Amino acid sequence: MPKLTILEFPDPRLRTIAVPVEHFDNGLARLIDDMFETMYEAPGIGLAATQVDVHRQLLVLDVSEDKNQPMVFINPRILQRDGEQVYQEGCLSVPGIYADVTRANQIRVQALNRRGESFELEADGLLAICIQHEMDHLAGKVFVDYLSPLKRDMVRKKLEKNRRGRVESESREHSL
Ligand code: GNR
Ligand code: NI
Repeated sequence: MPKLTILEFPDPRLRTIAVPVEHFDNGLARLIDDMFETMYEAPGIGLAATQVDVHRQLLVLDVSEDKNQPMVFINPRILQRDGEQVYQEGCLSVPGIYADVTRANQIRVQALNRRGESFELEADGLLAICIQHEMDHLAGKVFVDYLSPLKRDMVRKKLEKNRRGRVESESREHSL
């Protein structure tokens, strides 16, 4: 079982705007570890605290092939954006749905690490996509917000239908 429960669209809690992290204590360290465990187990390449119902500016990601390059971004800010790229995105909070999203091709980011130290990073490709996708979560935004209202409504209906199916099969299991 994953450590933390991931909220699913259209859960209104995904719309919460995260507040900055102020305390770099043991509680924060434990949350970061639990988020990595949940992300790797899902499996996913990134996870924002918003998705596990913690409304702090914190995200973790690992876009490496071998899943051995964990990265933590606390109170992240985008300093510079350049160009455009289109990528077919998915989201652990929108399971089974994939759609093209246009984002900046290259970004320069400033953030704090898990010890509260500031760093800057230039990112492009999938890393840049993932950082932007996770920072959207911290601002209460989900990738389906970039789709037309019609498509977004189709996504909402499909997920609600899947969820009904899941609840029905769970209640069958319990009555066996
Ligand atoms: O696991 C994930 N894969 C992914 C693929 C394309 C673009 C963005 C992502 S992020 C996603 C994990 C997630 O939902 N993070 O918020
Ligand atoms: Ni996501």
